[in-house]
Amino acid sequence: MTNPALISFGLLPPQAEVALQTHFTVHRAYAPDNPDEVIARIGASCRFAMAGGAAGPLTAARLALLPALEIVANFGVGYDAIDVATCVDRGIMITNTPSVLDDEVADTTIGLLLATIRRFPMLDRFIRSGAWANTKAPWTATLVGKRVGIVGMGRIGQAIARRLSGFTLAEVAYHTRRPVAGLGIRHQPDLVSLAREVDVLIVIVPGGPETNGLITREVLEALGPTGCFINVARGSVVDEPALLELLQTGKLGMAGLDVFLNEPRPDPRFFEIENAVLLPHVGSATHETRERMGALVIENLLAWKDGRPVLTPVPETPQSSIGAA
Ligand code: NAP
Ligand code: 8YV
Repeated sequence: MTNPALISFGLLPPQAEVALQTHFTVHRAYAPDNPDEVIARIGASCRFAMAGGAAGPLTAARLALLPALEIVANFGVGYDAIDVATCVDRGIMITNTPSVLDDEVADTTIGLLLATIRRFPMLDRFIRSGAWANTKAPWTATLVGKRVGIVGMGRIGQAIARRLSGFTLAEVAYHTRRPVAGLGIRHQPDLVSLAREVDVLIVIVPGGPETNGLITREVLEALGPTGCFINVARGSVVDEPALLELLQTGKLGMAGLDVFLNEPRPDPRFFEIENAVLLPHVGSATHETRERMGALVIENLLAWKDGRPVLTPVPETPQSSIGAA
C-alpha cells in the first residue's frame, strides 16, 4: 500500500523528518519550491499537512486548494499562522506541540532577560574590539531587587515564574484575562497598571487576533525610561512602530526580543538600536527540544492515520475526533 500524501510546509528536525518520510509521501512546499505552486499541483490529494515552517501562513485561500485535508499538525505550540476558523468550519483537526518546549523557552527567556539588563552582547563586542585595553568595562543596570511582570501565565509563563522564584526580586506579578488559581503570585487585571508597577515586563501569550497589539504604546510608556521589555511571544502582540520609537527616544529603557512582526526580515531600524538585544526566534531552538517537538508532530499524524485520537489537539478543534484509518 502506498503511503498517504502529506503536504509539508517546513523541514522537521532530522529524526522526525526521517519518520515523516517513512510513513507519508511527502510533498515539500517550502523553499526552494514555491508553496503555492506545490499546493496548486498536488493539494487536491492531500489529507495530511505539516505546518509551522518558513513557507508562510496556512490561509483560507491555501486551505481552499486543499479540499481533502483532514489534519494539520503544527510544528510549534503557537498556531497563529493557521486560519483556525476555516479549519474548524471544515472539521479539519489541528494539533500543536505544547509542554515539550516549556523549559527550553523559559530558559531562553531568562537568558534574554539577563543579556538585556546586564548588556552581555554589548560587553562581548567591547572585549572583542580590544577596547578593554584602554577603557574601563562599562557598568550596567541590575535585575537584583526589581519587580517583574509576566503577561501570560500558561505553561511557559509558569515555567518562567518558577525560574524567577530563584532570583532576588522585589516581586513577580502577572496579567491574564482570568487569574490562575493556587499560583501564589499576584494577579493584576489591568495591563497598563502592571506595566506601571514593574521594572521588567515579559510577554508570553499566544499570537492571533485576540492578542494583536495587546502591548500598546500606553503599556510601553507605562514601563518607562528605565523599564525592560522582553517579548518571547509573537511580534504581532506589540505595537512595533511604537516600540521602535520609544526605544530610539529613550522613553523605554531597553528590550530583549526573540520575535518580530516581519520574520525573518525584521524592521532594519532594530539593527541600529543599542539598548535592545535581538534573537532570531530561537526560544525552543535546541537540537533536543526541536526533536521532541518533531516527535510529537509525528505521533499526532500517525494517530490520525491509524484512526486513534490525536495526542495534542488545539482547544478550538473537537477533542474527540479521530482520523479514518
Ligand atoms: P498557554 O499555556 O495557552 O498560555 C497562554 C497564556 O496567555 C494564558 O495564561 C492566557 O491566559 C494568556 N492570554 C491569552 N490571551 C490573552 C490576552 N488577550 N490577554 C492576556 N493574557 C492572555 O500557552 P503557552 O504554551 O504558554 O505558549 C504561549 C505562547 O508562547 C505560544 O502560543 C507562542 O505564541 C509563544 N511561544 C514562543 C516561542 C518562541 O520561540 N519565542 C516558543 C514557544 C511559544 P487567559 O486565557 O486567562 O488570558
Ligand atoms: C518555533 C514557537 O520556533 O512553538 C512555538 O510557538 O514559536 C517556536 O517553538 C516555531 O513554532 C517553529 O516553527
